[in-house]
Amino acid sequence: MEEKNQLLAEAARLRTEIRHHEYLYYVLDAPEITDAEYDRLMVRLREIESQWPEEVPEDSPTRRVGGKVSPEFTEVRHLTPLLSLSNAFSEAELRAFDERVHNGLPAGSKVEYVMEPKIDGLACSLIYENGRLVRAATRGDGVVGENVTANVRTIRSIPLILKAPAGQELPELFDVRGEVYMPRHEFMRLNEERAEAGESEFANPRNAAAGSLRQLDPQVTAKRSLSFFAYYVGDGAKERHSDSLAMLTGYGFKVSENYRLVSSIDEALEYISEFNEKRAGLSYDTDGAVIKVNDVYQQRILGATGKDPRWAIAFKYPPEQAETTMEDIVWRVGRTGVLTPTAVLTPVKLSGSTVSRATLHNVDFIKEKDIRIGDRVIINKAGEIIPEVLRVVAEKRSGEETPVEIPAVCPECGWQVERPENEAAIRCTNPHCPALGREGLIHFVSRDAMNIEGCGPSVINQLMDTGLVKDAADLYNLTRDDLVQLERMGEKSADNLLQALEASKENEMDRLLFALGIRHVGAKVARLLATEFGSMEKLLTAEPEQLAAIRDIGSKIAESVVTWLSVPANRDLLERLAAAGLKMDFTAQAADTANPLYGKTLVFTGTLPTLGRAEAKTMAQDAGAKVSGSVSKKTDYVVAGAEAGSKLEKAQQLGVTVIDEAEFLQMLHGASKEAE
Ligand code: 0OX
Repeated sequence: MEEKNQLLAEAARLRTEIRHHEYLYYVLDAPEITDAEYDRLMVRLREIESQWPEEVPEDSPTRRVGGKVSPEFTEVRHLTPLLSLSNAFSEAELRAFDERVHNGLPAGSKVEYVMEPKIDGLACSLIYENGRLVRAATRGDGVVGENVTANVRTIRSIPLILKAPAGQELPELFDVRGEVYMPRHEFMRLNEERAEAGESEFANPRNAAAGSLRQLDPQVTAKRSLSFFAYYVGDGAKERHSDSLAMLTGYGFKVSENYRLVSSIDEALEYISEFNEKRAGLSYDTDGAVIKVNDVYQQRILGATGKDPRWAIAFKYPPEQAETTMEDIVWRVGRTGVLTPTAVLTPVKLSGSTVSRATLHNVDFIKEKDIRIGDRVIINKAGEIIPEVLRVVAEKRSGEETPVEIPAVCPECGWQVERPENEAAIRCTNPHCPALGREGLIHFVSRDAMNIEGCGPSVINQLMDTGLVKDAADLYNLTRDDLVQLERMGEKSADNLLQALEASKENEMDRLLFALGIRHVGAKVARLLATEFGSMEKLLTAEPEQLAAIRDIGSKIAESVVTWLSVPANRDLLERLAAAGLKMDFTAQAADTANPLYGKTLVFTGTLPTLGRAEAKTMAQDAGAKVSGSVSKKTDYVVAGAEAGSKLEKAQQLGVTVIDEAEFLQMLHGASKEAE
């Protein structure tokens, strides 16, 4: 008993310590410990918590991701409506706003304003009761929003419990509003990942944030690294907005460091032009500045018209544009063979950075806008990271401009390109195009495909440049000696890579099918094909009609698969992959990838209250889990029953999550256990 109390006290200390480090990392961006040290604290906390799950508080740092995947978001009524902002686009409109403010207040009133960046994300309201986050909701129509609590809990810059400033009580009710956003680097990482996986990319960080917050599975949201800036207090506000912002900082929220208190509209305008210089260099997108009357008493007098307060307005910066010359065009070949055009520009300053390239999307885009080489063009950067060509300045044409030549051959290999009807894309037709190989291999090893860690684009490039690897099958012939001669590849990394390659041989056939990069075969289609046919052999002999008869598989996909499989070089590749020992069939048939046990490694120990060992094992395997006889670092869960012995001890030593039969059954039926 005493030991239990000691361990519970240690867990409580660990939670405080972990919260502090999360605050330093996610709010202040000034970590004091390494990621590995942080991980160790989390492992220790989980280890203790796993022994007494009933003693784990809701706001433990281990509980950020938890709960069930919800079938939908329920509606919630906001305590007070979430106001929106009307916009001003010019100095004159801002001066008119200032005049309206003064006219609405007793004659001679002095007005102070708080100036804030306008963050381009999604408004969200957070309710804290006695310092604990109890609810988070999107704006919705301002009166009723969607309950997104489970997802918002995964945002690490949002405190699950408020930091109590020294000597102060936490308010019973606290209503914070702010913006959920996706940092630019995270947006770029996510899009790269999606492009590699053949998924559509998000147009801008705002859409990516919205898509991520509206995920039904909080585990997906957790992986998206969203962040949050607090900018308003409803219930629990101070008399001055600037004091509320200071209070928010004290409670552990991230508040934009770029806000400023000003005492006239002239100073407000100064802020607006100064901030415009600064915003390109920020790690997040902003589309304007917000001006707010600081005094809450004055705010009340001014009130609101409809949904817009009369005491605040957003100044929107004009879209960022610049004029320059399009000097040339370059074509890049992607992994599916698609050629994408990029404009080479005379370098020009655009909102703080120098731009020398702009996307032209595809051939239709160039034609529609009649873009010619030598043209003066207007480029636009409306939140996107890569600018696009907005339009040609036709009146500046000299007549010397030359129409863009659509390549007839691939810039990488010289083979003929084709342009299928109804498609804007042009493609290289060479199945052995080196560009295809390179991009195809990068896709082959990527996380959602064969998931071979330690084999990033630079390793692939080196492997291809040195001639060690020409296609995916060659990867499996690599030796330690081959690998250690590569740049920045130590012996340990080489061993890890070999191990990752070995492990990937056990992947189910659907991953391999997806990894092959067959056109129109994304992860979902690959899964359908694998479940339907069960083995590569059966798929190889399938008729197009057989494929097209599968629900969700149309003739386009069917044709693409059959064509791919009929190419001798592709068949040869499959044979060599099979010879290397890759799994060529699908055995996790009944499994649902969304099941929380899917792909997890489980160890059973002790006597379970109701299930026999063999029964439990089959159930786990049917859900797509692997069942192992011994506990290692790779074990995800140990399911422990009565009189569990050394395996349980080992699990505790290694910090492996231990669950009981009831939790196992819950997970089997779809409830996910928190896993970060
Ligand atoms: C932003 C932002 C949005 C609260 C009172 C009026 C509107 N996108 O950065 N809204 C507000 O204020 C709300 N402030 C902001 N900074």
